[in-house]
Amino acid sequence: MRHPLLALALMLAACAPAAPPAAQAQVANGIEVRDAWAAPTPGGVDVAAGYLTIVNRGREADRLVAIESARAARVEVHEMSMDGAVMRMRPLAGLDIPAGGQAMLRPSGNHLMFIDITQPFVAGETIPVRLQFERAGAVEVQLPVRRGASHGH
Ligand SMILES: [Cu+2]
Repeated sequence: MRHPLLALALMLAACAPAAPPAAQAQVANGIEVRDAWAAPTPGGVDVAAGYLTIVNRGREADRLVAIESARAARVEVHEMSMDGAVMRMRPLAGLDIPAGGQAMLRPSGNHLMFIDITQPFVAGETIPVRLQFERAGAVEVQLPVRRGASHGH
């Protein structure tokens, strides 16, 4: 006969909420990427927003110089700022990440902008992205698509 405590433990494990898909950090070449995700897109929209935090674990400053994805014609880093009551967005040429520092791309701040997406981003799927750094080289990351507080575009 099965131990009653074991049965209870199994029941509790089965009831535990699933871990959020974006929780794992992705590390390569001294660059750690965490909290990566992208927002689902409504039909008929050809841009999508993506978010992530880049941590530079190296001893030298690095710079994100290019981004690409098989799911979009191009990917830009956008800076968001308020001009009085008007929200403005402009593409940045690159993103500096100091040694031991980090750059956060998140809703209502800087973000990744996927332009001319090949098909809508659907919750539950994963978007492959290649980040190109001056020093660290290419870093491949996966952005799970999920609902969250995105920004209007
Ligand atoms: Cu944007």
